[in-house]
Amino acid sequence: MKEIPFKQAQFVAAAYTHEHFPRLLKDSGEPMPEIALVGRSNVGKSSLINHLLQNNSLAKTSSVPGKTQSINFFSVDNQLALVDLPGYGYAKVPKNIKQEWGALIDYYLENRASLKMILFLIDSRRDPTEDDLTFLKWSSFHKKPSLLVFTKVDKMNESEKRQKTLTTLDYFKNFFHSSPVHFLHYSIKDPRARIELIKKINALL
Ligand SMILES: Nc1nc2c(ncn2[C@@H]2O[C@H](COP(=O)(O)OP(=O)(O)O)[C@@H](O)[C@H]2O)c(=O)[nH]1
Ligand SMILES: [Mg+2]
Repeated sequence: MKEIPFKQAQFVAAAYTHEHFPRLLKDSGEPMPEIALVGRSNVGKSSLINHLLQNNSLAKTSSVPGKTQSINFFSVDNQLALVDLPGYGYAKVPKNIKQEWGALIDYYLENRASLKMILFLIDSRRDPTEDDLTFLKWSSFHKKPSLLVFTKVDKMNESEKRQKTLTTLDYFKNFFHSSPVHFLHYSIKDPRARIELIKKINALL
């Protein structure tokens, strides 16, 4: 596949039910491969999309967790789609709404044929949660290529970052036995992180 430069991005659709999932085609007429961002609320999914696509008003970010309720689709260079999934693990959302989100995310992950890769985001300062583990087990079972992204690394110094990364990777090791773990550190304050992520995505797709 041709290198994707991540130059031109646009918002395509917000889906609240699976009937609203868009059918996205490249200029060639083939389906666009999709990369989904998965992770708990507030981990930095929308911020990463905006930073990667260099447009701060593309995905809505929030300091109030649990706000994104739809699955949002963005097209990149007419070659690829990025998919912002609602964050899991937000305690203050009523149970019935949480179940609905969960069902929509599950439906997307289980049925979307064009889903080629998952960016699995973890807050670099925090311990993984039950929900993180549940998701890792799912992705390992379905053998979806995943890239583990440690977010907000600007909030730690180098040695804290190294230490915390090792502990978390160690903890996850059991769930990645089938394929090697690809991971990277990300900060929306560091342009080099963006370049590195673009390289990784192009290499893994
Ligand atoms: N310092 C710092 N803050 C970040 C970074 N990424 C996200 N944030 C902040 O974390 C909060 C939640 O981000 P958001 O993208 O809405 O998370 P989402 O719920 O996973 O989509 C916002 O206040 C962001 O500004 C980062 O790399 N560094
Ligand atoms: Mg969001």
